[in-house]
Amino acid sequence: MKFKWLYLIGLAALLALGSYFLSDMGMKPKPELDLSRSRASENGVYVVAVAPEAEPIKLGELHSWIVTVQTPDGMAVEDASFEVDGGMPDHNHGLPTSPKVTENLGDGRYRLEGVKFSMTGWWELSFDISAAPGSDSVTFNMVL
Ligand SMILES: [Cu+2]
Repeated sequence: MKFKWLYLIGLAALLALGSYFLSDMGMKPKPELDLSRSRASENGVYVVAVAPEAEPIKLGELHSWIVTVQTPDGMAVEDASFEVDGGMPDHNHGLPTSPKVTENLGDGRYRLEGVKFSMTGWWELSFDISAAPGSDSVTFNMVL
């Protein structure tokens, strides 16, 4: 009889631990995550907005985003160059593809191609941006 109780207590502890780890692995969005699609870059050099080509974003499909870069006073930033990176912080892996800015659309707008999110959870998409006003970076959070 005693063993049965020990077994049940052990099982309950295991379940509690399991659900703790699952929630910690990006299965649920973190409530404090800033999911805004328009943000100031880290040092305030730029205001950057991202918009997917199509909503909702489909898991496992290549798609494009439009990235808009402005100065804090709302002037379009022309001829910017981008380094794109990202991944899933909770899973310690990067993006499954290497997205690139392929087109300068004018008015501070750029097309980012080759984005793919391969699983549900918390993703980061970061840009190192260089243009006349300087170099700065910005990171967006997405939860799929
Ligand atoms: Cu992952």
